[in-house]
Amino acid sequence: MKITRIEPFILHVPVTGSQIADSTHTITHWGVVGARVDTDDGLSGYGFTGTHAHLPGDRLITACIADCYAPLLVGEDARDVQRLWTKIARDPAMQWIGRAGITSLAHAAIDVALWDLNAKAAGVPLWKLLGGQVRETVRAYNTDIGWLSIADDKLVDGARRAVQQGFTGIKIKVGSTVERDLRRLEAVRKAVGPEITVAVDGNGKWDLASCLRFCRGAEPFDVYWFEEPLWHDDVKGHAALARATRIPVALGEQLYTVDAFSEFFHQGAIHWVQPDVTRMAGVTEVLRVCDAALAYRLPVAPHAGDMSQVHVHLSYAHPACAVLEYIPWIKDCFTDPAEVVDGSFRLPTEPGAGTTPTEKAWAAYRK
Ligand code: 0YR
Ligand code: MG
Repeated sequence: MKITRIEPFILHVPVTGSQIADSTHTITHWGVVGARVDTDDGLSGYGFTGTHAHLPGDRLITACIADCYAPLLVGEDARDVQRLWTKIARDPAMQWIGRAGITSLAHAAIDVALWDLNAKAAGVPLWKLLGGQVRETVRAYNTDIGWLSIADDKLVDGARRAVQQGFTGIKIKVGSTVERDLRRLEAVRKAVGPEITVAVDGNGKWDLASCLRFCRGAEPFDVYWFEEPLWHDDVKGHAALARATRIPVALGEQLYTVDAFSEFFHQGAIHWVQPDVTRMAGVTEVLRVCDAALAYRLPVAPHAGDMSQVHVHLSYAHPACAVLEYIPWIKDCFTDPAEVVDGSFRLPTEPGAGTTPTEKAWAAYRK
């Protein structure tokens, strides 16, 4: 299965409503920036990363794929996923400018495309290639009802609606003011009752003092986890918060390497582990994080299911995975979409990683 060609692509897909906001970003579109990897046996694999649909930034990623990574890969055997991961990550020129940021996002697209190819070549969905189904269902929690841009009364309506649709978990964004976010949390908890898991996500906005105040006020409302409370790289801050509150700490969607996770594990700074194949260098690096999490007996809740598609496969196949985020913006762009039925992600059935775009999405959203 020799790689013959690597073709980068950019899709800009609208978010729910006309725009959404968390504590740090206001966006109108999600960027699906990726690569199609063709082989001499006629198969193509697709992989992508996620962006805020900023075209100049997206073009840096596609340039990295086309100009830096494609020449390293054309002519190679696509079955050698681990060897090719190392070839890209440890290429002397690329290692010098890389390890995080644009080079990691571009590497993610390539690595996912190779896993997609290998699953297609084996004629199985990726979860089968990863070792098979280890759980009956993957519980979904809904983040799309919880944006900071949603007014208080609409937030409560949306939370109730998600529960009526069968979701057993929701997540609301925080990171505006402690007072406003506590008021919203209390209203949501009252509306959904005690059985629904309610997590909060700060997207790294607050300092430790604000997080401590928020946690003191939030503890009575049975918060499932506090996600990205502090700046993404602040290990000691998260360790201090984890010691000071009874609310579990979650993070990982902004970390790039297994080494970064390892430090959070070692310092007791994390309870829920949230790697993302579209930010780390693909399935290959995320599997290392999941295995390390298992060794620390920490549960994994990969970042959004549909925003990678791959996380659904991972969550069915890895013993450390526990629950998976639902944000439905881009799922309908793929031939085997990450659907939620009765509060759980449907088991994918098509061969591959679920990353093959539909012709319709290609025509509507290609930049
Ligand atoms: C907006 N999920 C997240 C959105 C979401 C972000 O940047 O992508 O809020 O990915 O934090 O947990
Ligand atoms: Mg998050």
